[in-house]
Amino acid sequence: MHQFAFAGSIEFDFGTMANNVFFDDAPSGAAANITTPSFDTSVSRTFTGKGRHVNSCHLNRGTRGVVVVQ
Ligand SMILES: [Cu+2]
Repeated sequence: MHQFAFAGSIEFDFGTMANNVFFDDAPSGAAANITTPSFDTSVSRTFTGKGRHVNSCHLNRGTRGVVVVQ
C-alpha cells in the first residue's frame, strides 16, 4: 500500500497487516496522522494543501508513500 495520487480527500485502505500513516515532513495542509495501528479497515483523510505529502509507516521500516495533491 502507500502509493496514492489524489485531489481532495482519500481513503487509506488497510489490508491484513497492521499499518499506521505518519506525515513526517508535515507540509502545510497535510492530513492528520493515522497513529492507531490499523488493519482490515479504511480511514478517510482530507488534505487542504497542494504538493507532495510524503508519508511512512512507523510499524514497518521502509514502508513509504506519497499523496500528491493537485
Ligand atoms: Cu506498515
